[in-house]
Amino acid sequence: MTLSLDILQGKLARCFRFYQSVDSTNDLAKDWLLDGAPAGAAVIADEQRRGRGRQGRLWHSPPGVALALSVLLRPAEEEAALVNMIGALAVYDLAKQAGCDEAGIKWPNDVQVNGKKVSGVLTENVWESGRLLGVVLGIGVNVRVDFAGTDLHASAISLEDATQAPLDRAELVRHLLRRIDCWRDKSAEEIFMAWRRRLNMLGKRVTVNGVQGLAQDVAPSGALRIKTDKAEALLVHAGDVFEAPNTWSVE
Ligand code: BT5
Repeated sequence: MTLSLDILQGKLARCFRFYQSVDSTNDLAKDWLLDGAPAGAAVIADEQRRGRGRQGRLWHSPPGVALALSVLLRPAEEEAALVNMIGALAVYDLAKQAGCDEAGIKWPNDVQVNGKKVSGVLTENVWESGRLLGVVLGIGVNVRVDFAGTDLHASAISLEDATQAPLDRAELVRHLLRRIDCWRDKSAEEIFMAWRRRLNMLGKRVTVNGVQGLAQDVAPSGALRIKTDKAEALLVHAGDVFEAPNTWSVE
């Protein structure tokens, strides 16, 4: 089913803006935040022409087959790091609700189904005169994106590949926003512990930012604790983590 303003208005009891095609919902959400949008407001698009990932990477969100949305939140500065976790937890719940049996969160912000990336979360803080005005929680979810013949074929998946059943995108948006609201009501500790439990790399040997070691744990800030092969303790705040072969190097 197509996404439209009418359909979403019938489903969402919240302040939102819908666009057929945008460059990036995060950009529009930032502008709206600066214009005084209320916490919980959402920017939803059917298609993004220049969807963004971290570090200027591209996020593929073609028309008619994905979810692309940004939610505006106004957390206290010390709770801003939780927004990333809330986004990943809400998508994890969505995947489970849709019928995906195997789902996990790949540190820090990917939701994986059957070991492949079904969703990415990009949070961006908006500052004004040195104070945190708000956080834009941008979420992309593959619903029925066809990755055949693309570079992403080996690493990406759509919800419908896993469920083998058609999904209604408007209903998915409604459920995702409800899950975000639900997690926003929880304490920082509940959010952190739930996020930590769903991480799929803890206890494994990984490579992160060119360093190999054991992914031991995460800190409440969201940083990943690594015990390197040289037995050094490392706290990684941002990066891409990959499972490494389970052989320990001998120095
Ligand atoms: C992310 O970045 O995963 C964050 C993606 C956030 C997208 C949402 S959509 C709504 C909002 N508006 C935006 O403009 N952005 C947010 P990162 O971890 O850097 O991953 C990016 C990498 O994922 C790319 O370099 C590709 O390798 C891969 N990728 C791109 N599109 C993908 C897709 N649709 N499914 C799976 N992998 C994808």
